[in-house]
Amino acid sequence: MLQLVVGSNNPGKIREIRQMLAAWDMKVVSYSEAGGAGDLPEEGQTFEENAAAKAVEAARRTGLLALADDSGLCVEALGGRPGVLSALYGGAQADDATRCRLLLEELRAAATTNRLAEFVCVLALATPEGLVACWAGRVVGVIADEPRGAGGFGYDPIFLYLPAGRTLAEMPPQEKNAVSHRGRAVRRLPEVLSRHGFTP
Ligand code: ITT
Repeated sequence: MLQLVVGSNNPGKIREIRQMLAAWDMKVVSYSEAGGAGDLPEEGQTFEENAAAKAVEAARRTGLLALADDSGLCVEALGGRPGVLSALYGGAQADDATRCRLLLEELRAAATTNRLAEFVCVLALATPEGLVACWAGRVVGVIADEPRGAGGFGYDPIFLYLPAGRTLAEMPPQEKNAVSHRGRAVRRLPEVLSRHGFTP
C-alpha cells in the first residue's frame, strides 16, 4: 500500500488532510509518527517555496513519499497580509484566538469597507530524491466582524464563506473540507500521484 507522510507539525492541517484521504487506499502517517523531528524549513518568500522546501526535507528525513502544506490568509485591504507569514502574525507566542483578534483590530484601524480575503493552500509532493509536484487550492470569503464558531483552526472563526453565510469555524469538518483551499488542493492529490506513476 502506498505510504505518505504529511510533512507538517500543525495538528489542524494533519487532521483535515487525514480526513480527506481516508477514502483512498493509502497509509497516511504524520511527520512525527514517521520519526520526523524538529521544525521543517520555512524561510521562503512564497507559499510554493515553503511547501516545496518542507516536502523535500520531510521526505529526505523520513525516507518516505511526503506531502507538505504551506498555507495562509491573504486580506486584500492589507495588501495580501498576513499571507505567507500567517503562522507568525502577532508574534511567535500568539495563539489562534489572539491572531484573529489582532487581525480584526488591524482591519478596523484601516477603516476600510473592503473585507475581501482569500485562503491559499499550496501542496507539494516529494520523494527522498527531490520535488515531484507543487499545486494550489484557494477559497474566497470576507473577514467577519467578530469571531464565530468553534470548529476548524487558525483564522477559521473570522473567515466568512459567503455561499454558506457562516464562518469556516461554524461549518462541520466535511462542509469546510468540501469548499476550503485545502480541500480543493487535496482532492487533486490522487490525480497528481497517478500522473507521476504512484498508484493510490
Ligand atoms: P507546518 O509548517 O508545520 O505545516 P504551520 O502552522 O507553521 O505548520 P504554515 O506556515 O503553512 O503552517 O502557516 C499556516 C497558517 O495559516 C496556520 O498556522 C493558520 O494560522 C493559517 N491557516 C492555514 N490554513 C488554515 C485553515 O484551513 N483555517 C484557518 N487558518 C488556516
